[in-house]
Amino acid sequence: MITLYYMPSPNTRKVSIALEEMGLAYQVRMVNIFEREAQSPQYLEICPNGRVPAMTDELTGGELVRIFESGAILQYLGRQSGLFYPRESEAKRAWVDGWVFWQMAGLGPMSGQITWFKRAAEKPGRDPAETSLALHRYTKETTRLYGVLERQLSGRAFICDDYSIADMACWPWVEQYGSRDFGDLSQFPAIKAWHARIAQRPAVQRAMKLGVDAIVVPPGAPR
Ligand SMILES: N[C@@H](CCC(=O)N[C@@H](CS)C(=O)NCC(=O)O)C(=O)O
Repeated sequence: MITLYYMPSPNTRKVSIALEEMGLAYQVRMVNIFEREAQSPQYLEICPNGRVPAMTDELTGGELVRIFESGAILQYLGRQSGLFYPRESEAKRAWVDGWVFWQMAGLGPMSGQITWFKRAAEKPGRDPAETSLALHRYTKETTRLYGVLERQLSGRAFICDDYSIADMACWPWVEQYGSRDFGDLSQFPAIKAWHARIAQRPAVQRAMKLGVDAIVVPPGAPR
């Protein structure tokens, strides 16, 4: 049985989308990061990094698989299900891996930093000089990364040959932060079309509803 440790956020939604797309049975444990539940000793046994998502999978025979880091979870689910993670060709799988790591190391962290520094800049009494260099840096880098994704998606429906865990890794970030950082995405038409295409998938729509009312987000909390 798979247990997903979750609260709604771009990183966790990668996993709920994958679970829904793959049709795997799972149960959800809500982890309220605003109440420091991700820092409890029990949770740190599963996710030493103290962040969501994490996942456990109790295998037949009793072995407990613990997985943290959303990209590693996507790869695990892809391996287990044999879906959305090509196994017939090492070349295809390596290409998907590249995009998953690109999201994990680039798109997610860079666009997350824009939001953090924008909120910091809005705090009363903050001197804009304290945040402007960081905002400049992360906005420039995120814009570059969106350019990379735009180039890749031009003339194709999905990031790799077929819909894959690479799309599942990137889509929730564009969904949550794309419009905050780039308005209606009209400067990135291929990303905009890809975003709309994936938004229509029933599994994605189910995943996006998961847990939306479960946790009260404190005002001004960066997510
Ligand atoms: N690299 C990690 C990042 C996980 C992460 O930062 N999760 C956020 C939610 S999207 C979180 O747990 N934030 C809680 C906090 O900052 O205390 C992954 O992809 O799993």
